[in-house]
Amino acid sequence: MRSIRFPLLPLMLLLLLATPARAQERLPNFILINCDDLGYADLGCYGSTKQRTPNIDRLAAEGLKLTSFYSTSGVCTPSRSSLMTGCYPRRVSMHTNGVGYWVLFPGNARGLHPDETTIAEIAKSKGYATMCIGKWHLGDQPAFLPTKQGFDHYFGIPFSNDMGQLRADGQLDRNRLPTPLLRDEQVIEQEPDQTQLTKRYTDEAIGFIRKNAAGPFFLYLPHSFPHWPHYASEAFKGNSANGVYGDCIEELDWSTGEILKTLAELKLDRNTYVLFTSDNGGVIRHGASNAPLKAGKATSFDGGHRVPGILWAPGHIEPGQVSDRIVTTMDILPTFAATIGADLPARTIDGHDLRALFADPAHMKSPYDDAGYLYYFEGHLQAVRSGPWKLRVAKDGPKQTSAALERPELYNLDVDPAEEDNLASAHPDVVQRLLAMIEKGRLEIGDGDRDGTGQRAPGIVTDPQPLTRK
Ligand SMILES: [Ca+2]
Ligand SMILES: [Ca+2]
Repeated sequence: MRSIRFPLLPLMLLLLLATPARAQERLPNFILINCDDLGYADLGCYGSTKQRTPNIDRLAAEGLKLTSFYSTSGVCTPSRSSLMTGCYPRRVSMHTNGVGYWVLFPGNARGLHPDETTIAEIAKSKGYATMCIGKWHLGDQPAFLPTKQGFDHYFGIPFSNDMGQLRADGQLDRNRLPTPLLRDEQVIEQEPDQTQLTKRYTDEAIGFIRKNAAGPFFLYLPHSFPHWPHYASEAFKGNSANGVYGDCIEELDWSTGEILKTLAELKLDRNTYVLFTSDNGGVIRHGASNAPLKAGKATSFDGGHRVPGILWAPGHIEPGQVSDRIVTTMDILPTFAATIGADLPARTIDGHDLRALFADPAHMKSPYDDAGYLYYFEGHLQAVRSGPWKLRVAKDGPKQTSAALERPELYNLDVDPAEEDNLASAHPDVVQRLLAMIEKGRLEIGDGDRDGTGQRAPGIVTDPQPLTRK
C-alpha cells in the first residue's frame, strides 16, 4: 500500500495547489454592452450613414456580426429579463408590469423573482467580480435591485430616463419624471444631469475593469441611450448628421472605444469577450433606422425584435465573420455558463449553448430552426420564426389589439425582410410546421389569458415605495 500512496500524495498536493489557480487564470472576462432602443441599422457596420461608429464597427470587423439576433421583445423590461435569465419574458412573468403597462415603472410592486438565476449569479458561482452599470429595469424595490441578483455593485438609473410615477391607484402620472441615480442600493442623486450619464457610466466601467484587471470579471453595461429623451455631453452635442439622437450614438461609440483601449492597455484584450447589442428596435420618429426590417420598437415585426449583435473575442472568435443564423439574447447565459464551466440554472431556461455556432457560424444550424423563435408582444404570442420563415398568427399590438388573424401569414425574411409578401397559400406545409411551434409555445409559455404550464411567478412586494434619497 505504501508504495502506491507515497508517490500519489505529493502529486495530489501539487494538483490541489496548482489547478484552481491555473483554472482561474484561464477564465475569460465578459463585458456585455446593451444599448437602449438602438435600431438594427443605427451602426455603420449595419448600414448607417447617419452617425459614425468606428469603434463598434471595429468590434464587428475583428469579431462576429450577427444579422438575425433577437432580443425577445420590442420593449425594455421583457427584453432585459431574457438577457439576465436565458428565458422568454413570459416564462419569468416579466412580459408586463402586472398592472396594465408593458414595462416596469418606478414604485412597481413587481420585479424579477429573486429565485430566478441571473447570468451574474452564474458568474459569481465561478468567482467572478460582477458589476451592473446603467439601466436595470427589472424592479426598483430593494428586493429586486442588481445587488440582489448576483451583482457585487450597481451604478445607474434603475429604469428608463423618461419615467412617470405609478400612483397608489395603479394609474401612471406622466408629469413626474424621477430619474434617481443609485450606487448599489442607495439613491445618491435625485435628478442627475443626463448629459453626463454616458460619460459617468464609462468612467465607472473603466474603474471597474482596472480594479478587477486580475480577473475574472463580468461587466454588464446597459446604457440609458439612445432612449428618449436624448442627451449627449458637450463634446458630442451637435456633431452627428442625425441630430441629438445621432450624437447619443456617437458618444456610445466613444464609450466603447474607451473600454477597448483600457482592455488593450491592461493586456486583457486576448482574454475578454465583448458582446454589443440593444434591448429592442429603434424609434423611427426619433431618428432611428431599422432598415431593411419592418417597423421598430414596441412591435412584433422584425424591426422591433431584431437588433445589432456583435461578439468580439480576439483569439477565441475568428475576425470578420458574419452570420444570419437565428441567435437570441436568451443564448448568452447558457453559452457563457458552458464557456466558464458553470452549472446551468436549476430551473428550465429557453436559451441554448451556442459555442458550436460561434466556432463555425457559416456552417452551424441554429437550434431555433427546430424549436422556433417566438415573437411575443406583452403576453401575446403573435409570430414565430424558423430558418428564413416567419409565420404571423396575430395582429401586431398590445392587449385587445392583438387579435388572432383569420388566416396566418407567412413571410420569407431572407428575401422579404420588410414582411410584405404573404406566401402562406404557396407553402401550406411550412405553415403547418410553424403552427405546431406556436401551439407548443402557447402550451408551455402561455398566450393572452392562457397560462403556460412552464410559466413561473414574478417577484411581488407589498407596499412598494418610490426611490428617494435618504
Ligand atoms: Ca428599450
Ligand atoms: Ca437570483
